Amino acid sequence: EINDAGTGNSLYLGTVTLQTTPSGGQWQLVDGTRGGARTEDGNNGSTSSTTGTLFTDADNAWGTGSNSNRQTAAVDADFGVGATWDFYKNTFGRNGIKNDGKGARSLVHVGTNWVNASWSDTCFCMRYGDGDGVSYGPLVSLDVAGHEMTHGVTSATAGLAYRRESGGLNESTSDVMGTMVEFTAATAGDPGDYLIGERFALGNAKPLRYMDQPSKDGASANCWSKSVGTLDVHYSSGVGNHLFYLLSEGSGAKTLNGVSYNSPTCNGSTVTGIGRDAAARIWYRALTTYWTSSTSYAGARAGMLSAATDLYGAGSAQYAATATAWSAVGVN
Ligand code: ASN
Ligand code: ZN
Ligand code: CA
Repeated sequence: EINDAGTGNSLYLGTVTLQTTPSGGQWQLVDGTRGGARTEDGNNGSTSSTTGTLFTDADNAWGTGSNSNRQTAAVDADFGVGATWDFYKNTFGRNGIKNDGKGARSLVHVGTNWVNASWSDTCFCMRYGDGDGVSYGPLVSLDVAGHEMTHGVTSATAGLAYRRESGGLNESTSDVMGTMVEFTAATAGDPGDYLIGERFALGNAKPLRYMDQPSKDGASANCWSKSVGTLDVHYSSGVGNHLFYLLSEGSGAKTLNGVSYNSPTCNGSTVTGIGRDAAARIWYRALTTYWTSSTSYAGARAGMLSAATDLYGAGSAQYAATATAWSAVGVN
């Protein structure tokens, strides 16, 4: 397959390079270097639509940096797919969502004023809303691209059921890996943080989620309790997100890339972080080796301890921190 490097003028990341496919004197937004991943215009169709119009361009320079040009959001979505593909490949040796080398489709401009994005196993595609234009812009940020593609990875691996505690763990897995994509891409426009959706929050609007202290969103759980599984999965995910923050960065206050965090533990303990790369390796090994469709938070702890043993040894600092951090979110 022939592939060319194009230029994208994105909404959130300035000028980026995109891999595109020449066809009939034009270029298509199809990335032959990442499994033929394609980016389409959803034409503001229904949020369950599965078909769009493939973006094509006459000079291989895409978007204008403004959302008034329909290609602009497509540039961000396409770049996010590439960043997520590269993260999984370079970090875990995973070759695409199903580890079969096949790229997914992305549909941008889905729905009308839709403040959401989603993944579907059925169409093997992501859909992105444009936001309401008041509190939120288009949801085509790196953390959301990584979040949605990770739903496909979870489905292809542990298969965490999207309800009760396993559903919270499923959602948290997407926030964790979406955050890792953002940090790993390390772009000047979005250098990495433990917030979800901050890049498209407008004015004083809040990010969608805070991993250091999930309750800052007004609804998510910081700590496990026996009723946590009755929350919406985007709120019970707080337990897993808090665990990941504590295991990565440790408890207490910290500023990173200009963002301030404060992560108190649920049991008054002090947690020393092991760094997000080690935390993500442990998480991914648990996801792909130990967790199943019905894994609860207690099972998540057990699986991550097994994963830490495999990767670092039972006597390692990484193993000890995994145990301390899970206890710090109330999972003993
Ligand atoms: N944005 C949501 C998510 O990926 C869509 C949903 O509720 N499934 O979790
Ligand atoms: Zn999700
Ligand atoms: Ca983020």
